[in-house]
Amino acid sequence: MKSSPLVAIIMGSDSDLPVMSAAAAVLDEFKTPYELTVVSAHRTPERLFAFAKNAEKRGIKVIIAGAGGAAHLPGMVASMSSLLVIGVPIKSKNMDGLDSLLSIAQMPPGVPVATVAVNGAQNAGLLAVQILGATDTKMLAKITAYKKNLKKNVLEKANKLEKIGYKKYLK
Ligand code: RP5
Repeated sequence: MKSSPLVAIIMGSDSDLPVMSAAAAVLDEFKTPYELTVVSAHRTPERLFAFAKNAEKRGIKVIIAGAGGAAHLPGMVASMSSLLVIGVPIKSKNMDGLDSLLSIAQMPPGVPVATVAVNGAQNAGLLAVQILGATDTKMLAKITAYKKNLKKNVLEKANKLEKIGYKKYLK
């Protein structure tokens, strides 16, 4: 039987999917059940309302919301839900994502959105897993292993660079 989703990944458009799929990949890696869909704040406001109002009742614990440009999706979800919303600013065509970043990060006091870097969907996935890990020791152990692996990769690269020098390394 498929477990019910703990994380919801939503995005303003299917054009955001190439970026947002990095959050899904992290949740796949950590075997965390999630749902993934498109909810547009401006093009489907009723769907946004229904999603935000029902997410908690459906057992969702964390929401990851990605949007670009006038990126109101994460903030509007945060305005209607008590769940933590992690916002992913999508790099926009005309302003390199600065518009998305400011639209998501500059929330008024009382309605926070935990905002990651422009196109930072991988970190959004990791934050979601870390939040779930705070009350799940098995998950926390997996995060510790993940971080150990990050360290190992960097040390291996540093060793190689020191050994062969930059010219060979760059080849
Ligand atoms: C936003 O507008 C979406 O999140 C997307 O980043 C951007 C462009 O959407 P499309 O015109 O590609 O559907 O709402």
